[in-house]
Amino acid sequence: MTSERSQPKKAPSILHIGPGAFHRAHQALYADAMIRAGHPEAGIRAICLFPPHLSATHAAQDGRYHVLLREESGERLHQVESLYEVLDTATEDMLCDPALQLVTMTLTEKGYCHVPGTQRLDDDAISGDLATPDSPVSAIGWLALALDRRRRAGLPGITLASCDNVPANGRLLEAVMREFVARTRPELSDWMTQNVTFPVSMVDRIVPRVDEEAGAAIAALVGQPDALGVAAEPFSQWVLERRLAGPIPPLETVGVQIVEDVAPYELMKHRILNGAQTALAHIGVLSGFSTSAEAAADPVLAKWLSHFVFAQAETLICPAGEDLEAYARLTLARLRNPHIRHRLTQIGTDSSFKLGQRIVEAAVCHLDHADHRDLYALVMAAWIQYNTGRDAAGRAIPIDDPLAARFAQITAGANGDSTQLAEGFLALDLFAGPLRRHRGFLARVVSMLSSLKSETPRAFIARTSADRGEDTIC
Ligand code: CS2
Repeated sequence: MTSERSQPKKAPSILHIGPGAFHRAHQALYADAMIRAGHPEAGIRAICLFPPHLSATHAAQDGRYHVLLREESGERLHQVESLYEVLDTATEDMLCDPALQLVTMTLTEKGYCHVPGTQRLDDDAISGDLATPDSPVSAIGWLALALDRRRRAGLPGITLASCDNVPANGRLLEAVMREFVARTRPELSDWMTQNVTFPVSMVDRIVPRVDEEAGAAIAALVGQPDALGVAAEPFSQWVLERRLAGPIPPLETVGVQIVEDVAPYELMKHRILNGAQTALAHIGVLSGFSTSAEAAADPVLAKWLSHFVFAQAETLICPAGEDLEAYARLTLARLRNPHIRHRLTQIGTDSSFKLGQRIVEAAVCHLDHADHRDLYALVMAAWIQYNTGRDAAGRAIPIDDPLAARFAQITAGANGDSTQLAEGFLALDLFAGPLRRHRGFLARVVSMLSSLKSETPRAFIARTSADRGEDTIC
């Protein structure tokens, strides 16, 4: 692969677990910017605990790949050289390199091996590592083994930063690590408490799965295929909690916000951006759209989405340095970016993990506000209809969700009855709380589900808006 630059490499100070497309288009670019600014120690050693194993590809490309940032006003190609090493297996001494300062990870929600909605370990998900902690398979098991080795080597503490898009990701990591360590190697517990920190972080950039078109666009610009190449939007944000075990690479110099409390930033992102993506995913697929950009550019859905996004924003406290209205407008523009082909079914994947923080918590704030309540009732009705596995025309929708079998059971049991369907879905643990007990909300979900038997959500929005006058929308 051709190269325009090559910097002197130093031992990497960052170790990352899970160098998937998101990492390569997000944290690896921040590291690249630090390296370009004269910090060659800000390189990354990446470990692929699970397939795809990328070390051979990385070596074949001389450690380089490209990120294509695309928007309507143009595109920019970045050659990234911050992944100094990519390894396909972890080793017990992986945290013992004296140059190491920061461990980051993108494991996906399932990688934390917890009971969804709690911070407790799911024994079934991590049974092997609980039984044989010296030959771990999970990231949690590896981290415990490697931390213990670090402790025994007399090395100082270390910062472990989760970069997954899950609520309070650092607290979750800390809780599962504490429980795992207490149950498998209690001699590590005190040392971990005193020396290891688990900051929360909020990471943001829309990075769709690389499809043929994106792969071809990158290859055309680079002059040859790039098996690690990723296409993404230009927008990027990384907010990290100031809870560090020691010095870390100078992330602040390349735009990372290091703050005392990440929660307001996280809520803003989960509700405004992710909430809009999730609402649009189910409404959009049922209305016949394939990508987020197509659905968000449709005039009927665009108007509805704008109402929804501002209703979400009303539930938030504005984080320091942000402007919620500007953020909401920017979100709508990001979702309309025609050069980002983010498939709605990709966003719809694992929605039972996503709905709580993205939709449910905000819906509860609006239960007694009739117009807003209807926005959420439609989101809920579309989510339920989607998860029955069929749209109004009877076309199959692929369901990829840990609760898929439960969804199928509820759907079969309801036998086409909208009330039973709504009650069945709302009885899921995910909705424990005021939402399912609110009779007015349930009645609206049932009524909308009945409508969605014969019309798409888009047709429903267009019809009900016209009935009520132009400015009111569903
Ligand atoms: C998306 C996210 O697939 C999804 O669930 O909503 O991956 C989203 O694109 C990212 O959180 C953006 O930072």
